[in-house]
Amino acid sequence: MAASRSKTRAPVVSRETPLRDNGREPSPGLRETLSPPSIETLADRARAIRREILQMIVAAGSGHPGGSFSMVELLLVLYDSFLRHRTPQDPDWEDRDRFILSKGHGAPALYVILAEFGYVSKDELGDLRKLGSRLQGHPDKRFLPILETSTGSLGQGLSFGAGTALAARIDKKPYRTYVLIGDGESEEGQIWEAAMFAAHHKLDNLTAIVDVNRIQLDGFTRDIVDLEPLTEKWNSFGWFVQDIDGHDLRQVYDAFAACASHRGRPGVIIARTVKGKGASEMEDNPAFHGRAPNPEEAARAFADLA
Ligand SMILES: Cc1ncc(C[n+]2csc(CCOP(=O)(O)OP(=O)(O)O)c2C)c(N)n1
Ligand SMILES: [Mg+2]
Repeated sequence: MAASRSKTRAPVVSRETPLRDNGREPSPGLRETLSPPSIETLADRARAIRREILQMIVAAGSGHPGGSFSMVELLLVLYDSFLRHRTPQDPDWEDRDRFILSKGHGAPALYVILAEFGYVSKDELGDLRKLGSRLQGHPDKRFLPILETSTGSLGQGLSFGAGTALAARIDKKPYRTYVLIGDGESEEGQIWEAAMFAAHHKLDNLTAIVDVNRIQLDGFTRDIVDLEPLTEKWNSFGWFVQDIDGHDLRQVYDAFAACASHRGRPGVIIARTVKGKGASEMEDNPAFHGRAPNPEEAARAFADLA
């Protein structure tokens, strides 16, 4: 799929559009009437989000930059254009769409996104990983009510999401459930158990996003347990599959829209990404899975992200 700004395509909403309780349609990806496309605005925001993430991890002296950078466009488009939620004062709105960051170590990216939408203050971002902070190294629902569950122990989020999606159907609720998992995480057997369960129940109100950055904790996924061909695997498990460039904002947008409108099967976005995206020294580099850059490395990364 190629990026396009054609007026006939569903627009990407602009930054000015406020929080989305807002009478959004149950399948907001199908809206055609909001502000004009703003791919450039979103690209600027993605770069600014990466700078914030880097700032937080440098201040904390620890964290997971690589897998935070790889999913920025995925989180940004999801929260900006698809996820229905209300206001920071009403995080428990019962019809809100649910988002579960199953790869919880990507917390810095999630926290910056939550700050963009007012659930966390910008000042608070400096508290990442501090003792007593709400912004723990992995998302903790005890401190952040907007979270659906605490995550960080890999493999569990899709099961939680499938249960949530089934609950929505039983309760006749319009909300959708989104779960973001890692490629290394996909080596967990529980992921495939959840995949079978969701397909068996035809949970078309569930979208999984796989951040396929090709790297896990200490090496390349293909060298540890190769997952490919991922598209064929998910397809054979009964899912509607979108295989995209996870940094191409138009492709990300279209994939979310396609999954939201598809009926009869759960949807999965196989997002081909680059671990450490945006900071050349960190890109495709397993060394930056789980450590903060030193001052020289950080300076070079900030220059790349300027
Ligand atoms: C059950 C479990 N086993 C091991 C870990 C330690 N761990 C943290 S991140 C990680 C690698 C995850 O790789 P991937 O899912 O590809 O994430 P990303 O590349 O997006 O950072 C591992 C093994 C964990 N958090 N949970
Ligand atoms: Mg990975």
